[in-house]
Formats: sequence, C-alpha cells, structure tokens
Amino acid sequence: MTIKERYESAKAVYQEIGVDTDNAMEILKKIPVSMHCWQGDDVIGFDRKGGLTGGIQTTGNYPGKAQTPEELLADMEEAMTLIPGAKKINIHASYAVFEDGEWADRDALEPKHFKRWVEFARKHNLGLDFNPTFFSHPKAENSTLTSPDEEIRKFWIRHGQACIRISQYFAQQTGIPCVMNIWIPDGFKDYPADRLGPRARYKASLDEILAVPYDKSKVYVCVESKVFGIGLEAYTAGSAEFTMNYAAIKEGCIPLMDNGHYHPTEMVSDKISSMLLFHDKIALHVTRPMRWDSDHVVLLDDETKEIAKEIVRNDAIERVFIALDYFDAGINRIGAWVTGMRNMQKALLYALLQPKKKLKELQDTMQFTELMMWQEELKTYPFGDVWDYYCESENVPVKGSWFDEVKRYETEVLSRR
Ligand code: RNT
Ligand code: ZN
Repeated sequence: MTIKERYESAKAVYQEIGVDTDNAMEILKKIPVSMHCWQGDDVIGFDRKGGLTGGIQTTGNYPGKAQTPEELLADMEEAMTLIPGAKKINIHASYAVFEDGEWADRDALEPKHFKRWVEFARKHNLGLDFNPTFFSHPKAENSTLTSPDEEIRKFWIRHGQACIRISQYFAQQTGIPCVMNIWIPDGFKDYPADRLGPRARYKASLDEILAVPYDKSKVYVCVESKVFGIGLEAYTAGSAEFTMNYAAIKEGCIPLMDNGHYHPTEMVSDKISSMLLFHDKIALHVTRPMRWDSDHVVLLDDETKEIAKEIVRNDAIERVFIALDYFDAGINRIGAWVTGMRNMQKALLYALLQPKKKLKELQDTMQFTELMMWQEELKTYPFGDVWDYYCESENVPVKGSWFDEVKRYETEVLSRR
C-alpha cells in the first residue's frame, strides 16, 4: 500500500468518529514550533569562552558539535530539512555573531550583532524568538537581576533592555512577532536569610527592563519560572508564584511554563487551562525532565500529548507560544533536534485528531466509563498513517528514513570537525 492509500484508509476510520484528517493537517502545518538554537552546541554560544553556568547542565560528549556560527547554522538548516510544518528559530543573546574582531559585552549588544540570524531567518522565511542570556558570564556568578550589588543589577537590566531592542529588530525584519523570554538562574544553594529582598529586586529590575519603549504587538516579553537549579537547590527567586503574579499584573508580560520546572508530579498540561483563563497569551518550553530538569529530548510521551491536547481542545493554538527547550550532548545533536521537533508536531497532530466535541459531551453528561473507553480506543487509531502522509505532503522524509540523512551528514560533515 502506498502512503496515500494508507492515508485514505485512515481518513475513513477517523471520519467515522467525525474527525476530519485533511483539516487537521491544514491546521498543523501552520502551528509554528520554535526550534532552540542551543541544542546544537550544548548551550555554549559564541560571545565568550567558558562553560555553561546558571545551574543548568548538559551531559555527554557526542562528537561533532557546532563550534562556529557557520557550523551551527548549517546544522540547523540540515535539521530543518527533516522537519515538516511551520517553524521559528529561538536564539539566545550569547549567540551574537561578531564580525571583524569586534566584540560587545551583554549590556552593549545591538541588532547588528544578530544580522546573520536575520539573514538566516529571511532565507528560510522564519520568525525569530529571543532570550537574554543571564548566565555563563563572570557578572552572573552570584546573581543577576536580583543582585544586591547595584552595578551588577544595572548591568543585567541594560542587557534585558538591549534584548528588547534586538527582539523588536527581529520582528521588524521578519515581519513576524518575536517572543522574548526572560529566565534568570538567581537563587541560593542553602537556606536564605531573606527571601523577599531578591524577589523585590527582581520585580524592580523587570519593571525597568519593560520600561523601554517597544511595540507590544511585535515583541511579546515572557517570564519563565523555575523550581530549582543545580547548586541553587534551596531558593529560586523567579518561582512559579513570582512569575505568574508578575505576568498577571504587568501589561504586555506573558507567563512562560517549562515542564521541567515543577515538582515531579505537577503537570504543565493541567496548568494550561487555568493560565488561559487569566491570560490572553501564554508561552511554553516543552522539554523532558527525567527525575529532575534534565532537559532530555522531547518524546511523544503522555505529557507531551496532554500538553498538545490542552492547546488544541481549548482553541488556544494562537494563544500559546510553543518552544522547545532541551539539550542533550550525548547523542547526535541533529537527531536530537529532529526527534524533538517531530514529536512536538506529532503530539499536536494526535491532539487535532481527537473528537473533542464528543469527548467533552461525554464528560459533561457524566458518562465516564464511555469517556475512558474512547480515550483508550483512540490511542490505537491509525494516527501514524496520517502523520506519514503529512510528512510526505510536506516533502520531508517519512518514518525513520530521515535518519539516513542524519547519518550521511554525520559521516560527511560532523565527523570531520
Ligand atoms: C533553564 C531554563 C531556560 C534555559 C534556556 C537555555 O532551566 O529552562 O529556559 O534552558 O534559556
Ligand atoms: Zn526553559
């Protein structure tokens, strides 16, 4: 049977339960998933030598990681040929590309330092998202926007403000709004004597960053919460309550939830609906926390599917910004990108193929046995046949055949680095 024939048969099966597979694919291909540049080089960036700090960690030493802008862009380009549908590119400020020996510290970054990324985005017709980098820097050794040292705090405020200007430049140049996410690692390894002070300073710093004039219809500023980092186990200034409340009161500020940033039995999928009731827009970092915020590659696991279902069944596709955030240095990094991106898209397709009206009706009429039955039966519906056809119609390799290309690239490009 051809892919098309398998699709036609799957289409009929879904039709029986009132699901339109053509329509699902039409919607799916327009949902942008933001692909994070930092999977390509283990969150190192180009603006300084030195390791990754901030309580986050990459593990593994798979050969062939990108070490120059040229290599990183080539690797992203390679990955993108294997990923269907709409995409955005997510960049950290530490990935500034300096030309002709020039260099600027984080507080002095300018749009011109990201020209290469804009050219890349334009070439591929993509939007860009952005992140100030409040880690991997000597001035971030103790704290950044929460610092009691005014010099340090002001330095990082200037960095945040510079990043807003760069985000606006991205939006102007690509014609697509830029989501700018603020995450700071600030916290303490052991019990603090003052929990309020750092949070009060964080709040004041955010106010100052957001006070720069910018077009709120072009730049969406988010704040990302976290529960703890490595070496910062006792206290994190930007906790869930802090960021949720800040985003709730601050005009133009969007809460960002990373599903690695909660206690292990807390599920982001369950939080989305509450957040949607109180925010016009929310943002997500989809990741896979393995026992901790380990940032493993996104799989098509239950929580990823549940997150996708919440976005789709609450008609919130336009209100939820989806970005991926993981960094595995132990496997082929292109394979890591492609697997995670395709899995996020598969989860969205899976969600789009649910008979949401019917399931909701069963819940509202309290037919819970039948609801359970359907949710289980749907798991073995011919979803894979729709996905394969989607890949084929998007001109990307079907099933595992994309891996042949990853192997070729590894032999011809990565292994020669
Ligand atoms: C860290 C946060 C943050 C970073 C990226 C690199 O725990 O998840 O989003 O992973 O900014
Ligand atoms: Zn994150």
